[in-house]
Amino acid sequence: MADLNLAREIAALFQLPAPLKDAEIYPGGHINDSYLISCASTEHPRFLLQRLNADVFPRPDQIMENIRRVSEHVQSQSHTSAMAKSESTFLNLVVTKAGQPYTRCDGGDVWRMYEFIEGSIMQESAASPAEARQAGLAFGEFQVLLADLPGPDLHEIIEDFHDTPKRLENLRKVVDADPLQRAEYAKREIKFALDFASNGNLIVDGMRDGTLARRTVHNDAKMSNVLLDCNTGQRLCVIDLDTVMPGSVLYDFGDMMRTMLCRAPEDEIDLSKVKVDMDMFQALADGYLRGARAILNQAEMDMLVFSGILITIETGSRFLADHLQGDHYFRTHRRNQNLDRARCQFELARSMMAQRADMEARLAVLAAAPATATATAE
Ligand code: GN1
Ligand code: MG
Repeated sequence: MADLNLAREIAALFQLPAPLKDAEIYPGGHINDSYLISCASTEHPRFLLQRLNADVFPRPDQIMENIRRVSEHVQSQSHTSAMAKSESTFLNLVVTKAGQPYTRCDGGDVWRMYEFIEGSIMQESAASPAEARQAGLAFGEFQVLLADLPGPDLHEIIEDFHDTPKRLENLRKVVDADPLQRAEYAKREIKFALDFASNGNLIVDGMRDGTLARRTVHNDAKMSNVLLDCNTGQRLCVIDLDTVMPGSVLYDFGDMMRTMLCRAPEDEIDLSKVKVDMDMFQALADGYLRGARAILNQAEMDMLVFSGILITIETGSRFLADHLQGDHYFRTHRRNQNLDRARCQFELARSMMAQRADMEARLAVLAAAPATATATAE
């Protein structure tokens, strides 16, 4: 309740078009806090107010500068790109009454505000192949739009964010220290993650030796970071640009596989529900290739399916390390939730490994089909 009062107070510092009516908690996300703010305007009745987690994001100035550069670049291509043409390619930022992109509350927490898109829906995992196809298309187009972002590089918001070997090394250290004596109950999960270490370097090595391109990518390309039109099901907008920075397209495709191939939630306890749905894969790969095929090189194409396994195990390892350390990074709502998230990721990765040859065969067929001329095919 106190938080809602605070959210109302902070919302009043922004340039709302009409008097503020209400604030409610907006669910989703493991790091920042979000609130839905309503006001008395008929044209723009609702806004998204976010408090950035200062431990995870200590440099909001760099985040907002990255977002500004990315948005301006996409807008500048609106004459050539269907996605960039849409007014809502990204959420519109609402500035403070002082004209600033965010406000710092008493020298502490950082808050920012976006216009909410009426009629949009956000899904934690894809509910149908059509949704997976739309999300794949949205992130594919996103990567293409940013492929020619002029230098300098965007700020690296979180160092080594998708450096899988470092993530696994961190897990190993946490297991060794085992500060809460939780490792005993997660032996199977720890073994599964650490056994992957021999393959964990494949993407970072490819990036280092130049076979995999270093590009501007989203870095958190999960289903819930694409808004869909609730009437047509079409993609509206890619959201959560906090970790847009240099990386590999594989980080994004891997995260899409992680969150779109299975309808079960990220923390599903009934692991029999956690498996790859091949129709979802087919649709995701089809949508993604329609969006991004034009920029992908052969080494990237060859590693697309593997990237799903890698990112799913990397994310599971992060949940597991956080569980062993006492859940300080990913917000939890119940006991052992991070352990359940890790178990679910590892089960999904096992299923991806079992289906890998089938997924690769389907991808080869899709890749051989003539590339569509534009990304407007749906
Ligand atoms: C975090 O907070 P959210 O839900 O946008 C995390 C991602 C993970 C994701 C797992 C900055 O994203 O890396 O993949 O949880 N973001 C950060 O759902 O660590
Ligand atoms: Mg995020």
